[in-house]
Amino acid sequence: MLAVIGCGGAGSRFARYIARETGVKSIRLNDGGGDINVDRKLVYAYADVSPKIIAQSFPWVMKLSYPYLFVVAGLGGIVGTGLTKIIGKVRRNKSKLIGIFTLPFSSENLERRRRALQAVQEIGNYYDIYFILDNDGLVNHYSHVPINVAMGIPAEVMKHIVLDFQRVLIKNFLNLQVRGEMGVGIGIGVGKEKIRVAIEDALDSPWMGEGNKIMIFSGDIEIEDVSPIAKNYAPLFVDVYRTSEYGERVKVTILSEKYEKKI
Ligand SMILES: Nc1nc2c(ncn2[C@@H]2O[C@H](COP(=O)(O)OP(=O)(O)OP(=O)(O)O)[C@@H](O)[C@H]2O)c(=O)[nH]1
Ligand SMILES: [Mg+2]
Repeated sequence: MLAVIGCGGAGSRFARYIARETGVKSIRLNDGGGDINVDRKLVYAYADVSPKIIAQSFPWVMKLSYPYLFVVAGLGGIVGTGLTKIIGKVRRNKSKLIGIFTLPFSSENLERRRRALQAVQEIGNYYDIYFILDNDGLVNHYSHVPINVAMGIPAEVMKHIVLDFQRVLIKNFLNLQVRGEMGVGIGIGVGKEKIRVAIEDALDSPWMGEGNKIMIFSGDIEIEDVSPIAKNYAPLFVDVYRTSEYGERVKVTILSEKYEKKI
């Protein structure tokens, strides 16, 4: 039903981690060391041509038959950024496309950040929904965490998005009618007010958005525990996945429309 495609060096590492943690099938595309090895020069040359020509040059893109495709990459390089466009152009309307991408740190070469931001403009036309996890958010928001540890946070967020999608959202996705860029936050709560604590923790994410919220709780709880508290946040959708894997704690994944709708 669903697969995770990792594009480029960072994307392939993200995909490997997600697959290991969730059991979802991953396909890693990289210039060396991937499940499918791509030619970097070819990716560069073909990222900006028509879908028809792409389809001829990258036959494996056509062979993917999953109805839902998660595409993950660290935008800013050649291989990952080019492949997200290539997959987007060719698979648009063939699979539901869900992108989860990081943006380069501003402290990296600025050309990389410019290339990534430009790609985001284009990606918005092809992907049904997509999340942008700006690496600058790691510096600004997780300054108390060593940077080598903080670098791993986007992969962790990606894992939770895929996990909750697989467990809960896939059944409801078409009804939700969400589109375009979305924000995301993961929260953990403990104690008497654990549901509220988890929600506030998730809302504090550097990648959260202002618009309507989708809340997926996981833990040893029932929807009746969650509903009275969640309703204060006027969510679009709330569900609970019952599991003992978090012990006394509760986890929530909040997806948000990125911007508040102006009426
Ligand atoms: N948060 C986070 N970002 C990463 C990590 N590794 C790489 N990135 C980001 O991803 C961007 C793209 O890096 P790569 O995936 O190596 O680039 P590529 O797509 O393989 O492209 P080329 O090698 O240039 O052809 C980098 O500029 C970083 O901003 C990581 O472990 N964590
Ligand atoms: Mg690379």
